[in-house]
Amino acid sequence: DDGYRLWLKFDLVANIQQRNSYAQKCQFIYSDNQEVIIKTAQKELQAGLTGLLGKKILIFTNPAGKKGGIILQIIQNEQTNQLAEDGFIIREENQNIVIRSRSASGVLYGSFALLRQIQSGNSIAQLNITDSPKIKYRMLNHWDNPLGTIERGYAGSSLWKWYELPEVIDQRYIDYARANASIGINAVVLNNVNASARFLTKEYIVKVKALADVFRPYGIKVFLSLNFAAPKLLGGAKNSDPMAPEVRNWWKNVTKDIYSAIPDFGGYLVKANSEGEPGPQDFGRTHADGANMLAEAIAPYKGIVIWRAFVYAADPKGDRFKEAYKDFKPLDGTFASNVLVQVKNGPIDFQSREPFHPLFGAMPKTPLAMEFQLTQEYLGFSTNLVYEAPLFKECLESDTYSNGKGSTVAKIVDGSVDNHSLTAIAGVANTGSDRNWTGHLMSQANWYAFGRLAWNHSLSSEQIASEWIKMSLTQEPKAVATIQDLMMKSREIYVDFTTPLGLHHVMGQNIHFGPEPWLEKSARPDWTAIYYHRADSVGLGFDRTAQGSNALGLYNKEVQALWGNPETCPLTYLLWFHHVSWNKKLSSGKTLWNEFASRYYEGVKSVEWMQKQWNSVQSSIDPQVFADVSGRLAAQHREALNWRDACVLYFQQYSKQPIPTPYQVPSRTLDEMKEIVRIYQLK
Ligand code: BDP
Repeated sequence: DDGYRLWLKFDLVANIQQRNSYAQKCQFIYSDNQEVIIKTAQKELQAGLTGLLGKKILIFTNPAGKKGGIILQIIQNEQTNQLAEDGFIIREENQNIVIRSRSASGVLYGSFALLRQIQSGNSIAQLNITDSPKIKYRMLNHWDNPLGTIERGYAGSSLWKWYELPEVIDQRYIDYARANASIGINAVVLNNVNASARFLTKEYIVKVKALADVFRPYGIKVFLSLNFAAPKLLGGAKNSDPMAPEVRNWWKNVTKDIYSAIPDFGGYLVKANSEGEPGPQDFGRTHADGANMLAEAIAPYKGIVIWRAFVYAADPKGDRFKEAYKDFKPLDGTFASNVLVQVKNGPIDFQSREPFHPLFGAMPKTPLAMEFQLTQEYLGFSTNLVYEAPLFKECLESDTYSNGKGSTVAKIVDGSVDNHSLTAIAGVANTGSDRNWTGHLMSQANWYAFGRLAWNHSLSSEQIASEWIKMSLTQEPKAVATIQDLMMKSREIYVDFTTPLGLHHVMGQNIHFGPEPWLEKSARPDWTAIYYHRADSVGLGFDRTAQGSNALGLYNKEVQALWGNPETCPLTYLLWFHHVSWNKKLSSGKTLWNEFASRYYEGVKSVEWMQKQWNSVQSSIDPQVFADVSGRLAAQHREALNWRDACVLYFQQYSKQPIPTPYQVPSRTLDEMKEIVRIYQLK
């Protein structure tokens, strides 16, 4: 198994009795509707069931009173009106399984849900499932560049072969769409947020159209990231001032070109005035001025604008944590109704653990989209096994208290706290041209989990892991439990051997891989490590209380109470908010130094535990998959040792205390570690 088929394997159900009982209920597929998405649903059901049941399942055009089949039905009635647009009902009626929705895409999602039941070996007797997505736009953001590279991509090059498009349609485009549809993803931004203007040219619009045509039958809309300076770069305008009539017209014309090729085009994603990208502030305008100009151009076509809040002006005396809030909070209520502001889960940048972004709950008049990162930029690329669902859930379940207790980030994002119907959740994709799509086979679970959570954020990480394992790896109960346990612990293990206790941003400066806590100088102070860890002879951590940067003051008082007191602040967030003295006794009973150093050692030991657990399931796993994951776990172990040795030796210079017992002093010196990391980062 080379991993290409993802969780859509549809191998024969091994248990004959079970297979027969499925087969009895899935004898045929019927729908009286011939919409293209319904045809997709029929095709997927047919292919999936044929594989699972080992016999061809026919599609009937007239079931004439037949029983024991699957009926796909689009209908507007009292029952389906209770569903969200893409929601569905699956139930047994008159000895048939009916998949019912008021939209074709709902029927498609229902069909995949039925397949999932069978793929995971669940019973389909007396089915009665009602399911609706909580979020309208469930999207992947590809950071793919026109020349085929991927910003922070670790699974090969881009899936999109721009030079072959539109003439050549790679089978991968179709399989990619199938995978997304199977987990409810319905929107795709094709290109990097550090955007090339070329995607707005006539030459590229036909290429984008070709992909949109492939994705449409799977209910997926295409979006583009924009380069805000495009009017100047492509249109010969004097500048790209969003208030200039010629610039506004230019955007209207381009938008018209796009929609005449792609009538259901989704909209624009914009990174502006961030990390050197152009934007409205270049002309003394605000983010809202820029977003609203695009919103006006796209509104006639019902498109949307997603404007990113990932901005952080360099303020030598400030705290990067506060920058986006400073820019965006005052703009609440000034964005057009078809604009969403997209906020990363945390205030810095996709670290292995961050407190939730303080903008969540702070902009009640603006729909906020969540941006998670699936690609493991700060999570060990594709050599580290990190199951991200617990990270996503931790953020989604955080309480902002913006409208009293229970105003969780999830409920801000799904619009229920502030009554927004325009809602979105985005994941920066982890896919690439590697045969298994994601480099580390286990990272497929992150793509899967993202889709499932974007659909329903109240699903548990455990359940999602178990679904994925059963469809992707094995159904042997003991192996499922072992792998699920390993996945559930993997993120915390990664945190322990890299950035325990709320330490953050101490990774290699350009590649964001491996440790570089000694990094003192960079193009900007907030790109160094010392800016964040603030180690000195007294202690460690960034004081963000009122005595420090007071970033904590951006949160509601209940959240401040949770994190503001170093005595009671959960250890997971401690160094995010406090400068703690090395000798301080923590709630664990150990001093900061002892706890901190122990985490690195225990983290490495836990990687060894992961290797042992993985070895124990060998007989239940395909040999090729087993070997590949084993190899990557061994690499992870090597890297964990690098993190441990580099960090304990570096911070020991400040704590001036011995490595706690029973742990061994590293066999390598700090200088040796620096050299290893330097070589890692050489061009
Ligand atoms: C950071 C990445 C950078 C991205 C940026 C962004 O290091 O490559 O361009 O985020 O999200 O995580 O815009």
